Amino acid sequence: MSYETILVETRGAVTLITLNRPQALNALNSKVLAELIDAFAAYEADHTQLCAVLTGSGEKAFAAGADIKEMADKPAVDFYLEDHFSGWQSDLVKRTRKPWIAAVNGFALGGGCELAMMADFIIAADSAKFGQPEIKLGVAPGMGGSQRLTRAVGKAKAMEMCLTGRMMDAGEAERSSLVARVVPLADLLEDALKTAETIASMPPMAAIANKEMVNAAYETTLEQGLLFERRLFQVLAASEDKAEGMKAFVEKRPGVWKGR
Ligand code: CO8
Repeated sequence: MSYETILVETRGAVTLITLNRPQALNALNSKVLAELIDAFAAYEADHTQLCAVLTGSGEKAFAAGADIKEMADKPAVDFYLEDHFSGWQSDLVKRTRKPWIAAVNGFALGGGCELAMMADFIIAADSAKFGQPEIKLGVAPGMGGSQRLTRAVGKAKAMEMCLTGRMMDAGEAERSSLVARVVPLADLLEDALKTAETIASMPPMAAIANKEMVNAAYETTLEQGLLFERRLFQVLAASEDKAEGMKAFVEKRPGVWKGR
């Protein structure tokens, strides 16, 4: 399937999705959302694909936010009636059970920062800049920034960033646990794809379960989370890949996975 605003390619078991509106710093308009939803659904449905990477085209931006030009004249009631921005959460986050990484190659502002934070983790270029500058436009984050940024970096930094609109550079983002790792811009894509390949080489069902467990830590009490973890561990213990993984270890050879 070909798209207007994104590029999608597969490299072995890894899907690479690139936001491709460099002239608008990859701003997220409705077309981008519709195409991303479609691309992520295709990734989720394709059993040959086991990890995805999302990045931005050009060296300047991952995404500079929701498309301000598209939103500028939009009637307020339409934001409510269309439940504007809900697709990001319902389709990209909830319906994508398989892992995906955001490779942030420059500005990740507003909706761009929020989109990156929807990934399972972020690898950032040393040139990356993160921010929630919506207050300068008379609004506020609308795709999860006030919630995910606060959970990632804590109240003080999240509040300061939302109230002043200031950007966080890559070094501060790493120190603040917003990103998993910072690499030189020239190495970003290769590093993210290599990391994705490593994940794609793992038993696929275990990858989904590991993702679900870590995400549960954001939604539950410790007691409920520990129970959820134990139950999923017990489900994995019944899988063919568990039998194969442990046998392969004993026989000192790589495992061959069935994904069940
Ligand atoms: N939307 C649309 N176009 C954009 C956006 C954007 N978010 N960001 C940049 N562009 C466009 C510019 O208009 C410009 O286009 P043109 O050449 O046609 O004038 C082109 O991209 C290049 O941008 P600049 O010339 O501005 O590049 P600079 O290097 O000078 O500046 C910045 C780079 C600092 C990133 C600057 O572009 C900027 O500040 N962008 C906007 C960042 C921002 O405010 N993002 C938040 C948007 S709002 C949001 O994401 C969530 C809204 C939730 C609303 C909820 C409502 C209910």
